[in-house]
Amino acid sequence: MDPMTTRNLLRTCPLCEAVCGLELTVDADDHVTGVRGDRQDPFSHGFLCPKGASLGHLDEDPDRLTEPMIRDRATGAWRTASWAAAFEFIAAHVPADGGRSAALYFGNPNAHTVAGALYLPVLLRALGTRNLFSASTADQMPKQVASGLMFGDPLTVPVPDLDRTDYLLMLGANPLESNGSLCTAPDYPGRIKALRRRGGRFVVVDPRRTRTAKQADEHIFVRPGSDAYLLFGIVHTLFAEQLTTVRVEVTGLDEIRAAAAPFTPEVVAARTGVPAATVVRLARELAGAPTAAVYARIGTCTAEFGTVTQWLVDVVNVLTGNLDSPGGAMWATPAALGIVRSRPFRLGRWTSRVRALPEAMGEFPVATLADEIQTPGEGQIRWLVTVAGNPVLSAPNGARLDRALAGLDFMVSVDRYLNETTRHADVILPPPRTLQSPHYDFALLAFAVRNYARYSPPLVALGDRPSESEVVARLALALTGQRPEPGADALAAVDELVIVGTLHKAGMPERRGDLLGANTTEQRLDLMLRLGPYGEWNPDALPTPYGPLNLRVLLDNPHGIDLGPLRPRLPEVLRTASRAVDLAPEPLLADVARLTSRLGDAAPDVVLIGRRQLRSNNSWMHNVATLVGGSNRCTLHVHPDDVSRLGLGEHAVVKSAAGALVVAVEPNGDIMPGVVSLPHGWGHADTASQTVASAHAGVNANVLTDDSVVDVPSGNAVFNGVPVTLSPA
Ligand SMILES: Nc1nc2c(c(=O)[nH]1)N[C@H]1C(S)=C(S)[C@@H](COP(=O)(O)OP(=O)(O)OC[C@H]3O[C@@H](n4cnc5c(=O)[nH]c(N)nc54)[C@H](O)[C@@H]3O)O[C@H]1N2
Ligand SMILES: Nc1nc2c(c(=O)[nH]1)N[C@H]1C(S)=C(S)[C@@H](COP(=O)(O)OP(=O)(O)OC[C@H]3O[C@@H](n4cnc5c(=O)[nH]c(N)nc54)[C@H](O)[C@@H]3O)O[C@H]1N2
Ligand code: SF4
Ligand SMILES: [Mo]
Repeated sequence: MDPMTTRNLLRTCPLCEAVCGLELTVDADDHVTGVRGDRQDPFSHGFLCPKGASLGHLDEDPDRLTEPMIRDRATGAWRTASWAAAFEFIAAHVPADGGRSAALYFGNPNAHTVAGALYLPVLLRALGTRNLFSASTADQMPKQVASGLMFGDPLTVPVPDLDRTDYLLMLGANPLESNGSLCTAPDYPGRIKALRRRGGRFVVVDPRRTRTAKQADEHIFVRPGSDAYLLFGIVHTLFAEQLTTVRVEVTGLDEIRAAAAPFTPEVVAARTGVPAATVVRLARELAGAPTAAVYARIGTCTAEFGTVTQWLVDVVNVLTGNLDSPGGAMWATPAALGIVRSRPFRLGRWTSRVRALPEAMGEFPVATLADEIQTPGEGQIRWLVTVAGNPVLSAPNGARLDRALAGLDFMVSVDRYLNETTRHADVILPPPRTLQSPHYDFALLAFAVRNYARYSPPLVALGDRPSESEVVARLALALTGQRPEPGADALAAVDELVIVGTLHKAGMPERRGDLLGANTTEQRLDLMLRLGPYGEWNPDALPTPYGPLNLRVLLDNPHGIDLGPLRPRLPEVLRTASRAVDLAPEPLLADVARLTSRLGDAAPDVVLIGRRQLRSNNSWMHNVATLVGGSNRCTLHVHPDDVSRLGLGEHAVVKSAAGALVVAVEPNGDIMPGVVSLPHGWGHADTASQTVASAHAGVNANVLTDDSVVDVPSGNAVFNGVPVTLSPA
């Protein structure tokens, strides 16, 4: 490689929640020729996974859309269009109903982009609709609802203090494959090793002996969907054996004791498959460890009692004296000022039209999107905007959603691919290359296990195409029938409103001219840093080794800045009316009755769960040759005993209440008998638009998951513990 023509550039990896620092080698034509972990990043220390290593391939995938696409409804044919023509087409064809029959769906990558963090509210405002759906209700909504009810703020989500804890109890997470979630921790594998090296104990609860479980001191099999019972057994034992040490202000202690009373270790053992003696021992170990943290993730969120489970996780953290305490479950102090809430979180302020499901955080469950599209009547959804989402593959009963989307009157997608979802759109607006986008982790740094910040400006010029933020801002105008001028004006107008409003609220309107940044997006970041907990304009700012924070500090430290270990944040973060941690919120106590009523249910013969794969990310990384094949296949893991008991061959027919699939069977001794596992995000459509992915199509696991079943308090989708029957194909 000629050093005269290549250059090394720094950027945060946007591909998962670990936020690793990357060092990219880029040639004279702006192609990525090398990716290394950035050793000088104070948080990731050079860690890199196979996905990060493929950033260049993803960025330059020949099937990635680079120009807007318009579909001819009569023939189904796609044509490329200029940006001006695409926005003109939208303005001319959008149903002129003031957004009354419109809906929005925001997908997972929005958690990783500046456009997703700062500009999606513009779309919501433009449409003035309550029909907001996102991947959150197929993911972490139970944790947010539980946190909202216990702490008063659904964004106040505690994370395990991974680097200092003496004891980590992990349920339903597999960070050796996922690299961590709602627990931003680059090099999770190394952090787990360090925990064990310093004499800590690591216990994993999972129906599969995962790669993570194999790193643990102890792995405990649990029946899918039964974690709430297990945690109630632990809470019961803590009270019964007088092991509780409550160190924070709480309300509801008597109520939670009473709620846990029926869940003796013996009672929960029968339902969970975890022996009573193990339940008791876990309670004693958690109470006896110098510090301990309970952490539960997607395997427990996307289950029928997701919210109750997430609630009990933090009840145990409180009862063992570990909430908000070093080595326990703590909150990050992110550098950029977040949304400041004054009033306590409320759930179910309005309900959905068809199934009367409660909203959570202003969203309806994605499990009811198809109902709202297919059920006639006043308020029926007739048109849809998706941004960075592929709900046909990611939402429960995806096959039904596929049919529902085909019947819409109008659809626009902002997406990098023509895929199973976006093929139903009238217009697809692609984001630019990753290297052309700025990066700051507005969302994920709030869940980091260490306080840290890093900003990456765009590395490659946009040329004459818009940034993703500008695409969203211009789309908002086009959706209201306006014809925005090309250029960054639509974006600047949005930013100006936010900046002026924020400065006004902070009582410093005269500071507008002092903001740094090459554009208004950067000026917004500068403002959020200056007003944030370490900020130059915050009179109570925490000290940092870099001085008071503003954008200049981040630009001068392109490897990122270390803001120290997590620090106690109670009572400052609480927004409950009592200004205490509420251990027994009413909506959660109410759901305990449902839990109790299901205690004696006969276990289905076989239940389905999911699994994540290291070289994958939900549905959209199967079009890069280095990321598919090998172990990364869409197979059904079945215990060898079940394979012979059910007489299965190479393929099996799997049936559920929602649908049926023929799947490739892979006997696997690491899964519990009676449980089978199928990864999601496969089942690629043969659209000829994703050549590698269609050659490795696999099947859509969400043909089997049932959209009529949700976690009641949060409305979250249920992907784990789905009853199925298996027969030879
Ligand atoms: N059965 C089962 N189903 C599941 C899960 C499970 O465990 N089991 N997990 C659930 C979870 S946790 C989640 S988060 C959801 C994910 O649900 P979704 O977010 O709906 O699905 P993704 O597959 O992440 O789709 C992301 C889309 O964004 C596009 N994209 C990628 N990068 C960008 C970008 O920078 N800009 C834009 N505009 N588009 C981009 C991709 O092309 C793709 O179309 O799936 C859920 N579904
Ligand atoms: N490589 C890779 N990384 C990813 C993703 C990806 O698709 N691939 N997706 C990203 C996204 S969107 C998210 S949300 C995160 C998720 O990150 P994680 O939460 O770590 O997700 P998983 O790896 O699916 O681990 C979930 C585990 O739960 C187990 N499980 C299933 N049902 C139950 C149950 O009822 N009880 C218990 N205790 N365990 C159960 C499964 O066997 C599995 O091992 O990962 C992110 N990172
Ligand atoms: S672990 Fe996540 S953030 Fe780190 S390199 Fe891999 S995909 Fe990127
Ligand atoms: Mo997710």
